Amino acid sequence: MSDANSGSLVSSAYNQALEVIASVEPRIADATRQELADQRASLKLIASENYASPAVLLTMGTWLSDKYAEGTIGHRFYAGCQNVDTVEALAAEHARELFGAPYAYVQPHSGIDANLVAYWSILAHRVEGPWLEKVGAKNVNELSDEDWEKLRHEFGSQRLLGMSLDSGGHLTHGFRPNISGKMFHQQQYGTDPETGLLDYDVVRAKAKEFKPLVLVAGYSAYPRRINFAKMREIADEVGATLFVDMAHFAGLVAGKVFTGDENPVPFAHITATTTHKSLRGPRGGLLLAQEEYAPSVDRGCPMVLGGPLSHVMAAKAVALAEARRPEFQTYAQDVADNAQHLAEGFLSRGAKLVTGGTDNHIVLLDVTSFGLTGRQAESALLDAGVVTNRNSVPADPNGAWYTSGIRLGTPALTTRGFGKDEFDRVAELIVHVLQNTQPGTTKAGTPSQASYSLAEGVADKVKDASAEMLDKHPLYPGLELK
Ligand code: DSN
Repeated sequence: MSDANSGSLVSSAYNQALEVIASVEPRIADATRQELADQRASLKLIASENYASPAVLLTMGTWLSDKYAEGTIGHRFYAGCQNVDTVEALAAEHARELFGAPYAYVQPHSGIDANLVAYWSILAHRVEGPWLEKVGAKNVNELSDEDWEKLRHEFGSQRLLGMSLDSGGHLTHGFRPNISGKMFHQQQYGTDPETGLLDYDVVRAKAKEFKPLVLVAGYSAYPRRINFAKMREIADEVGATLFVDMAHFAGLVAGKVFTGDENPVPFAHITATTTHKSLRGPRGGLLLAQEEYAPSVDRGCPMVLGGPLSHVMAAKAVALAEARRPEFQTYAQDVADNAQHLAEGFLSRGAKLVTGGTDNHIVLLDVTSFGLTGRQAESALLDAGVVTNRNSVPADPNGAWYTSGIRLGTPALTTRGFGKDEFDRVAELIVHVLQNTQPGTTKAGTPSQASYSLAEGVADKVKDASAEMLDKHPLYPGLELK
């Protein structure tokens, strides 16, 4: 980070801002201060979290927030959007340049919003457009009631094939309880029950049988890379649109760790991502698309989304500018290398990992060998200052709530400067906690999936050991709050 992005300048910016906030609602200023203290004092291993730079964070706290700007650059439903146009155009330009994409849309407020815009765009481009042409209408307002009902039926009968949640896919990839599982006829592909790996022949066979309009590739808990050239081949064979959700690994694409067939952007018709995970920007989403999908994606707001968050688009521009710097490539490589070190740290201590390892930023630890559910492991680790999240493993016997896994990611601690030795120590500490955690029982005396007991003294010992590493790698060096 540059000098202006750390140290005394940042301290005075935040101290003054917190003073202003405290003059209205001191409890919010206190909670904000406490959050920094908590983040500084814990091992943040949630795979979808990171630490954005002060420049990114500060960009979000401005009056750009006060402007409505529904529509697109130069084509807004409100007057006075000239500065928002500048902001959005810059963010989109950085996104196009960073990812080598013909088109970028930076308005989505989150990853789920971005995915919904993608689905709507695919339906608009592949179903609505041809339908309107067939009946000779310019837009849906010109349709008779009868044709309108037929079009609604066409929309509702489309098919989507995505990765199942317990294999590492996301809720929005066709999980039945999610809107994506209801707006489409859905089917899911899983991973190999033995290896936990994606089997492209199985995906191909399912796609040939099901003939989806949308083939979804991407994950939020799969610890391996995907060959997107193969996924595109499959999509082309069945006439599907390939949609890639790279929310988790966008930083590894931006940082040129995932290149060639592992870079989804040239292969997908539409690629979506969040901006706050491995990409290390503000909370939000963005879409990249091939030219043919650009006009429908561009109508994301107001057809799917509420008005863009102009202050967040500004922060996206700042974060994407940071990601275009050479040091981001070093960071991204470190994220992937550190995941290897973390995985090796577990394997060398006899722990079981889904797929036997990792080649991205995620390590998925199967905690059943410790006799625990994911929920029990997550809680015990939190007691010891290790922040993780429980996650399903393939064919999870404990379901999606209690789960059998703990998902760990390296982006955040890599931002703090953790390296090989620290990640090995992190694995050691986690194994120590889990080996000293016993599953509990319910009030009725039956085995509980939630309660647990952590042996006395373990939490403090682990916190002390973590503090040594955390102190060596301070979060926001030089930032001192009053
Ligand atoms: N919340 C994101 C994650 O943790 O992966 C998915 O929505």
